Amino acid sequence: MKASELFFPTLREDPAEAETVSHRLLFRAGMVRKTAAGIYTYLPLGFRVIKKIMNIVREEMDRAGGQEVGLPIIQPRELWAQSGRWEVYGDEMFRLKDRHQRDFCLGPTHEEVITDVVNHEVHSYRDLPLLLYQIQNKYRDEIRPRFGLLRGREFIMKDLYSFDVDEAGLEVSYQKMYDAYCRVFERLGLQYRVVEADSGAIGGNVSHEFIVLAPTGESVIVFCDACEYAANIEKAECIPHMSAAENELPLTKVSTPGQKTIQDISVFLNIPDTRQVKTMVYVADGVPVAVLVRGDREVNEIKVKNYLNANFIELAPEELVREVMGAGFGSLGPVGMNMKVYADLEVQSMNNFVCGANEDDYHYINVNPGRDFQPEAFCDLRNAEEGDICPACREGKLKATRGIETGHIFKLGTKYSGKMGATFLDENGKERLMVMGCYGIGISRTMAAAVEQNHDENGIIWPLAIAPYQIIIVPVNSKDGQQMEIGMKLYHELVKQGYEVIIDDRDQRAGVKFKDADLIGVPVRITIGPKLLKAGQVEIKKRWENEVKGVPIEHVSTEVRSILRED
Ligand code: 9G3
Repeated sequence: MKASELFFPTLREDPAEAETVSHRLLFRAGMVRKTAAGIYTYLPLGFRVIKKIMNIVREEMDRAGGQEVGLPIIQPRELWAQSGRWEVYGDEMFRLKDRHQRDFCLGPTHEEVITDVVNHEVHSYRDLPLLLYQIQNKYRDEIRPRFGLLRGREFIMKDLYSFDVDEAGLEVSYQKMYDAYCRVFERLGLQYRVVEADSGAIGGNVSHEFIVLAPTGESVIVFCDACEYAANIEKAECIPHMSAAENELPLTKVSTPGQKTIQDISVFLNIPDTRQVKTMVYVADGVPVAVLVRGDREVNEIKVKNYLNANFIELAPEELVREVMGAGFGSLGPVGMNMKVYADLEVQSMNNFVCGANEDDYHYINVNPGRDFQPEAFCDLRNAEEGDICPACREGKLKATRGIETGHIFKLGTKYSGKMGATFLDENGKERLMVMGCYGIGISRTMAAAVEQNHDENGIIWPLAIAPYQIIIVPVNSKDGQQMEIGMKLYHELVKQGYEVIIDDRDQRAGVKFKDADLIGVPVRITIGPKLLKAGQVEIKKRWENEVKGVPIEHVSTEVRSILRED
């Protein structure tokens, strides 16, 4: 490809709204453009990367026994009524009507559609297992689309669905996908971790996320420094720190004018945050509940939602809390609480702790569970933290880091087959529900994640397997006949050897050409300049290294082969 013919409008300025490096660099590199909030256009260089990611995913799904299908984006309400999910997803679902006022949605996922197809076409245990997948746009009207391709409203996903005769069969399909996903992220050349994850509303309680490690990632994961345990913090189990037992002291109300935060009270009453109890009020499916954790801990909303088996949970607004409790944030506590109280396991062993008195400017000291209040339950409701004991090996310590969720696999069981009546006749002619799994990879998100993980101050450093082109030839002066002749000779030679090559024949200053080459992140740059040419050499530079190397023209192919060999 000649750069003069390639449509890649690079920018020298960052797009104003870009908050993440991938957002900035994919725009500046002329790879992506915004069409509307959360809706993007892939320009030629960007779409080459997307197609390379798709192909690697496709090959590994096929290798694992997947069969590719093409499912409709527009889905009829009836199917979502069957699964009972039409009402569950509010504004996040793009809804539309056809000319006959019939209800449809733009597919945010395809469990309903694929289960309906299989339900009507598969009748016998002989037709199972089945692994069906597609690579298709998905639509989710995110409340705050941001970070470019990392959280869009229209995005590309590979979604695979497995259908088995029983749980044992699902185990096999799930492991096949787990291994295929590892091969995908290995081949993409990305640093990633597989973590236990929360299944959310999708159903089933076993799922794993594939997290591309990046300090800018929205996901927080913890992993053990001694064993293989790793989990998304939403899911990570906590071993409670049991406080030493003490004799119970008399419950006492103390005046704490204007003292609201755990920190305030630490100073005002000279008591550590570990001897205080924090009370957070949530609204779960419309019902206010109070959650207690040790003062230095964070409540894990996902654990509260799962424990209450709620569809939706959010922090209660202060005015609601005032209405119910007559006191505001920072003055709340379990003693005399007018709503159900759920306490983290650590609170159970705490004695004589401090908490709000449910009256502004007052707190209780010497509060003891059992004597002064009785929660509905003590359970694991806090966020795991760096330094916690590993819940798996109970020896190692947990470390925490951030990343981007690019893959998520789920054991669904019979949630959808049950709701949609997807059954088959087993070898005894008995009708049984199909046992399902579903497996997603965010293709467009993975492109952005690759940039988050691989870039420098000059631009993108694409992993070899997904670089839009592998080699860029830069004649310093496109008007110099000898430089262009050598350039075109090398260009045709390398293309004939199967490499994807750009030759920058634009009438631009060398500086502009170098900046663009670094920005778009092509792995190998071959520069043809007057000085080295005198010695019959050209200059080769790897995008991920600063040093350059003079190479005799006749050795360029060998040199390039040794650099791009994907061992
Ligand atoms: C919806 C809307 C948003 C959604 C869903 C449904 C997420 C929904 C979970 C999944 C689970 C897996 C197959 C591929 C991998 C992920 N957001 N999920 O079901 F109606 Cl508006 O999509 N599905």
